[in-house]
Amino acid sequence: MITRRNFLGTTAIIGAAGTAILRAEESKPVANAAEGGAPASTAANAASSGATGSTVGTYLATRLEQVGVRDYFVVPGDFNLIFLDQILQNPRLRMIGCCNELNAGYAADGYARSNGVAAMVITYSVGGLSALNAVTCAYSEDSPVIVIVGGINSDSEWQDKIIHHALGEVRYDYQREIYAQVTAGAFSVKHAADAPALIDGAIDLALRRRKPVMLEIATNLASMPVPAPRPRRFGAAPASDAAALADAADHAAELLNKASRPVLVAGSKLRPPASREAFLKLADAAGYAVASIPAGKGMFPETHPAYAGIYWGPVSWPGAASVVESADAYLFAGALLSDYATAGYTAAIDPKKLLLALPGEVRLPGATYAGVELADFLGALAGKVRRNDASLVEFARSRTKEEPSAAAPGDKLTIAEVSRQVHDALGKDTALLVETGDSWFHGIGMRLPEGCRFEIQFQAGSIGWSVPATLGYEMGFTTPTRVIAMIGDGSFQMTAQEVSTMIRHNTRPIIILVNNRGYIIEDAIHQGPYNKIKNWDYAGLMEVWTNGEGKGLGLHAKTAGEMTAALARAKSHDGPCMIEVAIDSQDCSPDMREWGTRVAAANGMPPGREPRVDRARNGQGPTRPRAVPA
Ligand SMILES: Cc1ncc(C[n+]2csc(CCOP(=O)(O)OP(=O)(O)O)c2C)c(N)n1
Ligand SMILES: [Mg+2]
Repeated sequence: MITRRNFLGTTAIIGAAGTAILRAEESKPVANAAEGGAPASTAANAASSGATGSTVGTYLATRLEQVGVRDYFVVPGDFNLIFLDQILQNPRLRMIGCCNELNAGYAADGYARSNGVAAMVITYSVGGLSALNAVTCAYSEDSPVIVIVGGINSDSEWQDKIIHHALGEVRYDYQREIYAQVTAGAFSVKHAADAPALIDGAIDLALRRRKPVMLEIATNLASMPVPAPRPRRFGAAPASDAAALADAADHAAELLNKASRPVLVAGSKLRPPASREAFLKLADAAGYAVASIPAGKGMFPETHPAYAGIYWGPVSWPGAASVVESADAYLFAGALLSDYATAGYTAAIDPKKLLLALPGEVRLPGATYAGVELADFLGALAGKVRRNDASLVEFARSRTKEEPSAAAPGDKLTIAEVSRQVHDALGKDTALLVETGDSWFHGIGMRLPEGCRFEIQFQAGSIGWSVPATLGYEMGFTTPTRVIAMIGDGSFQMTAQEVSTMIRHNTRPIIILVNNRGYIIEDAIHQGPYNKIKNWDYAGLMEVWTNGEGKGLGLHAKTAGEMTAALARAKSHDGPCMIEVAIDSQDCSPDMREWGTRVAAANGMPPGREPRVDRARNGQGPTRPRAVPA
């Protein structure tokens, strides 16, 4: 098996067995790595795609394998046990038991970020509804998670049965209806004959839209026979309308070419490899300064000569705000200009200068082009822009980001020193994952070295995400990657127990547990007694969870020297490691305080007032229903 990984995060797996299948079936590859971002099929499952039949469960297992799933996250329950027995028959899929369904959902989100797609298996209602927030967050974050929920017996409803786990009434579709609101699609398999089409349709939808889907499979159908899966492609990128694409690219090029100091800004929706490649090509062709908003961090190499840093209004990297805000045209590519991203709408983004390219549409001053895909648009624009490095020249004259100096080994640890040392630990085969809280601000502030990946749940901002996401994220890589996760104590308390799964499967993250004894980010927004939490011996938990089985290691650091020693030990440790750093309860990033004040002001605006500028709505008019691709 040959594996390859590059900056774009594309993982192509070329399996000898896969090639053999393709010859035997005289068909095209089943998966579509380049377009969907999911790895190509490993082996296309020789046994079950041949002449022998499948069951509903083995059919779904084969499809998961074919789109690149290698591990799936599970909490068992009586409605999914038969399905689990079926999926366990596939030796190329590994079951990862999680401590609860919320965690399984966050783990799957993390896995989808490194692998391109993820799957989880949970039980009806009590499991499904426990996972709901993680799945909703995966939707906000464009993470294709296939949520498989064991459903009640297919006869129970028409037989008017009262079933456990549910409402105590003969009403069972509510779980699917709720999921339909927060996924690209929610489907119930109630007849075995419908299963192949529903399974294929759901998986294809998840990959095409890069969003979660939900498949509820009646428990008594999981072992029913169905025809074996046939070769097919999944997740083909939607095609742009040729005329709209040409118009949008011409119009955007005209605006950018007549500007004297245009800039580019990267957003999170550049994640699909084709979009990132096209953005890089555009940046190279245009020669403009390139910034990114926090959610887009990691979508453009921070070692690129045109990189101007993170832009988020008043808390931008030095020089980034002035180069963006003084530009006479800016193209924000794949960017959501939320309250958080604009520091409470205080970022001075002028809708008259704003070119906004999103998946499926391009919004220019005075014109919107629908049916235009992001990668196509950026690629077409790269061929039309005139090279103009005026903004980059301007940026070079401005203040640049200074790297902080080291503390003395005996100095009491500060969060700035923790951050400096974490930054030093980053390299080509590492990834940095940061939790909502002050950790965001430290991660966002670090310049990423070549090849270092970065993850943040910026749009959803649901605390507790990072612990299970770290587990899934590491598992999703096909080449060894050391994940360093910066997590606040309050966030950690939400989903802490998933560290035990890291110990169970011997993953090797380094968790920097920031113990500042409370919710300091909330304190920056609004002070009150609710921002204090019970103190735990976080590092001590590593031994408790290891409990004689596994290699969990917990370390404490109170001084700069102890932090250096702990990091060195963590790097050479072959197992999960947590470094609990003791920080003063008021010690935080000044950017966070500034940002918190501005977001609080926006949140607290009295009713009935217009948002300060119409950029509150991404520079557009009132919210309107979005067309959902078929
Ligand atoms: C699920 C969820 N509940 C509540 C919040 C509100 N919230 C945002 S940040 C935060 C505190 C985070 O505290 P901690 O992890 O200790 O980080 P710190 O701010 O101290 O750096 C809270 C409660 C949230 N974002 N998500
Ligand atoms: Mg805290």
